[in-house]
Amino acid sequence: MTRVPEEVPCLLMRGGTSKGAYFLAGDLPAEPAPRDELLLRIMGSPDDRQIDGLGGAHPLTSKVAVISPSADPDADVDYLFLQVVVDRPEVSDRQNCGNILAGVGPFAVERGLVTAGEEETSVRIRMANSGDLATATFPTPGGRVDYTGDAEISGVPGTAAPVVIEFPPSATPLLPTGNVRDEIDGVQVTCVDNGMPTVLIAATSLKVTGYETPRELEGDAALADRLRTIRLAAGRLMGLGDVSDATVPKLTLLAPPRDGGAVTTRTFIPVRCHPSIGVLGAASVAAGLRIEGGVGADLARLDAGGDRVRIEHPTGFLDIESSLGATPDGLPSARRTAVVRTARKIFDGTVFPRSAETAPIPPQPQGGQR
Ligand code: NQM
Repeated sequence: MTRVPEEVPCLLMRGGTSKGAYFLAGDLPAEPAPRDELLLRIMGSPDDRQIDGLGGAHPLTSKVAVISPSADPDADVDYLFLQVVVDRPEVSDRQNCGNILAGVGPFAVERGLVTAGEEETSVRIRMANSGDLATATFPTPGGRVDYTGDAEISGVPGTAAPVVIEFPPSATPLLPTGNVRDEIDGVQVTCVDNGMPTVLIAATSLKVTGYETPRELEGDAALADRLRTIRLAAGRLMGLGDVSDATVPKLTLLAPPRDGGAVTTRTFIPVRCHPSIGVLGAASVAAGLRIEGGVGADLARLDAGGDRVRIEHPTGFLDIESSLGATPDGLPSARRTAVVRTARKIFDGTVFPRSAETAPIPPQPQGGQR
């Protein structure tokens, strides 16, 4: 029988615009069921306020990274991302997270999985959720992670050391439905996956401008209904099956840029509207804008020749480098994606999970797990 620990070493980190609990895989049960049950008790789910755990009562602050040495010769560490649902007893491995990814390299150095260089360190990461690879490079003067620096990212106050993340082409087809456009519920969409399955929709086709605040959009019940219908159908078309309990695909509403960027976005993850945008979500949007005939191509203003795409979002912008190639049968494919994020170690210590006896967790619904 798996032994479930009563206290667990944990590093709490901000990764990009998200926050999560980072663990060594060896400190958690290896089996998904007892591991997830333990993580629910650690994060304080299910509870709207996650008052009895580490979670921050929002999908972006209810995240977990599980990290281990990698058996893949192309990677130093394996990173499994787990989304702990705030108000339901669910832990999902069906999505990846590029923001939490920003903390994985520093964590690997902090925990001695990777030896730091004298100036900077590059960590090759296998993202276990998708099988995709990423390389994160960050400053390690004198062989220690330095979290301070002058990189600024929208959605995080102040500045910090840059974590440069580079992604080789994703293993998943860029157009998972095989089409540049699909029509769902009378709405034209482009389904794209450059690391995050994302449905691109012109905001005006859902009778909003795309410049509303996340709060205004979250308060629009008719919009929520339309988005749910589109998402369930898009999930099937994208080969993801029944996505009613999954956090993918994400939905991104697009509108012409207003602040010198390429496009304005409002992203549903999938129910809450993101205060900014996810990293892999942005990678998927950036690639999607370059697809001729896609719903983003008409709205976007892309710099001729340059790889950099500035994605506007509710709290600023995210710059991402994205270039496309073509598959042997002529379909567009992602060539290279790169982004700058920051991360910070907030707390290193021992987490004490809520007791299983005094606060039992109801069984997880079927279908929430892959
Ligand atoms: O798309 C939010 C986030 C994310 C995921 C989400 C992310 C990504 O902002 O890579 O970073 O879409 O659930 O952390």
